[in-house]
Amino acid sequence: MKRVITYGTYDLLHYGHINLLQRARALGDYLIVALSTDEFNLLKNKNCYFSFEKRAKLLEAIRYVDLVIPESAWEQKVEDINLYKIDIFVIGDDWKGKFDYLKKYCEVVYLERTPEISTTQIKEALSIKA
Ligand code: C2G
Repeated sequence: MKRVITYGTYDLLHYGHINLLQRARALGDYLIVALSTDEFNLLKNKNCYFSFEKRAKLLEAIRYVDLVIPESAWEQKVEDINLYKIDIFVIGDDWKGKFDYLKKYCEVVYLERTPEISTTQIKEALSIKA
């Protein structure tokens, strides 16, 4: 059983997120999403429209997602990889190179972002404070 993990805020869920999750899941047999908590998003300077609970509910409804856990700190990845026996860490290539230090613990895969969509764009289009 190949276990995959990815991290993110996943606010205003859109097809770019789904593209990422679908490809991440296809790399293994089980996909965990470490979802940024509301508090952690403040550290990431992200102003979320939906609460952690609502963002988690949306992700848990996606067929590619097997488990949602909280992401509350930048430093938790190594512990998560060990705790959940992760084989592959996956994230969008906007983070390319940033998580290469995890190569000591598991495979690291950067997947191409879906270019023409982002939560910020959606907010701007709906004139919600980005
Ligand atoms: N993504 C994508 N295409 C888009 C938008 C996002 O492939 N058009 C991917 C991102 O690369 C990321 C995931 O979808 O892998 C979630 O995106 P965000 O919610 O923006 O995640 P981010 O804030 O980058 O959080 O510790 C890592 C951070 O928590 C990553």
